[in-house]
Amino acid sequence: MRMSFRLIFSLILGVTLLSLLFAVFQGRAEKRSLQKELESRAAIFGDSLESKVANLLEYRSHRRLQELAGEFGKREPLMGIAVFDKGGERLAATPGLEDYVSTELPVILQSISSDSRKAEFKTLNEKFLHFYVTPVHDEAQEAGALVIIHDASYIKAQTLQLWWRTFLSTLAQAVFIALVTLLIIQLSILGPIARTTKWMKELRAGRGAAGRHGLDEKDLFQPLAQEVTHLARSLTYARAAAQEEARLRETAEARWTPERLRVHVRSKLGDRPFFVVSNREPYIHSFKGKNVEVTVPASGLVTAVEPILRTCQGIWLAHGSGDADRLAVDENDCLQVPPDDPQYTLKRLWLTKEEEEGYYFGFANEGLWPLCHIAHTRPIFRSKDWECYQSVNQKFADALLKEMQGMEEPGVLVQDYHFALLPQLVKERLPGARVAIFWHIPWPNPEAFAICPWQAEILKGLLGADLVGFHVQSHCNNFLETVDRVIESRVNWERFSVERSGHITQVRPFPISVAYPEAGTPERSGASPYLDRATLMKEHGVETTFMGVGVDRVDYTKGILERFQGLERFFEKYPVFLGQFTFVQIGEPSRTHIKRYHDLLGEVESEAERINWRFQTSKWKPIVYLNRHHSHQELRRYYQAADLCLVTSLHDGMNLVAKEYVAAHEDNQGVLILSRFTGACRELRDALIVNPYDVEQLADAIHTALVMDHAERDDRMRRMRQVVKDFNIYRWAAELVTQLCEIRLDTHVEVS
Ligand code: ADQ
Repeated sequence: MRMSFRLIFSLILGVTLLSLLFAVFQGRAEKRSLQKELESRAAIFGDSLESKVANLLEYRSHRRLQELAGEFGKREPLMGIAVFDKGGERLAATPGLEDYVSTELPVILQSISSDSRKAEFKTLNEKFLHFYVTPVHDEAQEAGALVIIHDASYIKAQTLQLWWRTFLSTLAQAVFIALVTLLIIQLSILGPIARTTKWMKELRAGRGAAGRHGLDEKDLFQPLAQEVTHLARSLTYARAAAQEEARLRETAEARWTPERLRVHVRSKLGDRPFFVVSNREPYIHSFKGKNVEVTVPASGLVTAVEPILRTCQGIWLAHGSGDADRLAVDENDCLQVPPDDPQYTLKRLWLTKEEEEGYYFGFANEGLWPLCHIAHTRPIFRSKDWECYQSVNQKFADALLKEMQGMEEPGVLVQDYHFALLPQLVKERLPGARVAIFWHIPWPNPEAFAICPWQAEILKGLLGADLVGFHVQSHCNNFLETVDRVIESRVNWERFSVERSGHITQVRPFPISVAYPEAGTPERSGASPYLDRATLMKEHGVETTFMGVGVDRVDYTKGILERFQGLERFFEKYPVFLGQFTFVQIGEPSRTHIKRYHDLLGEVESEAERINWRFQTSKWKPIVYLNRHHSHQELRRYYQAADLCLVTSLHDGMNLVAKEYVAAHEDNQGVLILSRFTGACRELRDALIVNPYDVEQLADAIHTALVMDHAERDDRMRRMRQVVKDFNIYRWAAELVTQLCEIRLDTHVEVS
């Protein structure tokens, strides 16, 4: 409050001083203009009288002169006139003026002696007067002088009045400005500060929510609001992490948390630098209208890998794919991330359209993706795509090696099938690097893999790594069998490793998972899923009792069409559920540049429409199809509200949707229907396991899920939640890093 009074006082003082200064100038200008006006009036008047006075002087008619002077009394502001002869003797004067005009006035004598017009303002007998003296000439060119006297006190009065007016208006303005300022300060500064202070107190006491700081984020406080939000989030997060750690210690639970991962990674890596390479970047800058927006792609990878990189301030190399990505990087194409709390470096690599076409869409997604997924879509292998794939792998390897220059034993974690050749390219030039590659998709049997024309090159590339990770043991086995058949090497089936040219590659399963509980969300939301379901379905104009959900990228491996067939059969077989059960399919369009994916989008849409057309009523329909990306918060609402979740992949490395659904079901009341061809089905044994090609089985599983009694649902979900809880994403990252760090690089030949 003292500060605002100081501010107001300074403001009033400043405004008043400025206005007074302005008033001084204005007063002076006004005075000068009134004086000038009076001077010219006197001059005109003098000119008009001059000849008349000259005549009377010439004829020495003093009486007539006195009569003339008498005529000009009391014509305000004119006080009168006086006439002097050339000797300076007063000949006539308007009555009453005698006291003011005498030759003692220097101006009169100066005018007569210099024979020129003179004027002056003078205060006489407390009167402010103006004297105008003009010489009067007769025939002989010397006669006397005419003096015109004006009362100039009105100039002073008017100037004073102007001063007063200015002073009063200044005062009024200053008071008004002060009041408005006070109001603005109160509303825009003191109010928000008071609210924020209250919120901070609550936050300190552990009661406030991170975003409710009371500052307007579009206004004056925008930068502060952002910082305060980050600070509050960090505080809330740190407090939750500390509480969770304490709770885990108390219950002697060995659950993995981001904090535990951080400590673990620090102890394993020590001062060793760490690098991650992936095709997809963790932060994408893109234009939204004229603004640039940062998004985190929906994937568990960022959640898992970030704590590692944060711990060792590592570098993440990825393809810069956002249309505003170039605006955010420095001259080395790097930026510090996360944007709101920078802790590690993201280095972006740029690919040409042709490179992206050949390496990403071509070889990786039209070749390797269908090759590794047994989903009856034929892989396409083009030499041009293969060349692109090789050159892009080389490009990433060069960039990585440049960053690792001079380092002795850096750790490198390569992600996925986009970079099969990278491990070898790196190890050839920097044998001291510890390189792991994690293959997120399945590895098929050797017969299936054999159709790839460059299978040997791909295997050699992968075997450059010290560690190759898959989701499940059967993918490891398939990989080792493929290696055994295709290239000259020694496969050790006891240790699950391959020795080739004196280098050993370990092959291990690391089942990926989700964060549990989800990062930034309270473990229990407390909201009733049934209420939320009604609201959710109302948003889509549907009234229903039961609800199911499916969440996928629209990909032919996910079995979306098979799922729809199962749903159709379910309604045929169990018509009592018509009008009672609705299935929400959330399908994010993916890789739509590829014809197969583009066509699939249309097929999924028309199949949903066909089934809806067959069964729907005015207030109900069997399928709600939402073909866009949803945030994790949005997905969570659907997961929590759904009685069942359908995961019907024809082949899937792991499938994170199954685990996300389980992690979201805090009430233990959802049922997971899970394809037997997913990696997840090895862990989530309490799901209803189905063959997605078996339409009858699918329909029956939906029915079983909907009629399952409360206790059984509870039992199954509880056990699945325990699995996801114990084997969460942090554990995945910890095990990968541990394994990589424990490999002995100097052991070139294994002792069997
Ligand atoms: P994906 O084939 O992409 O991953 P999945 O494991 O199901 O498949 O992960 C998909 C992720 O995207 C999930 O986190 C899901 O929430 C999200 N997602 C899907 N549809 C979405 C939508 N419409 N809106 C928003 N988010 C959506 C590959 C392999 C998998 C393996 C993972 C991780 O194919 O087998 O499990 O990598 O290793």
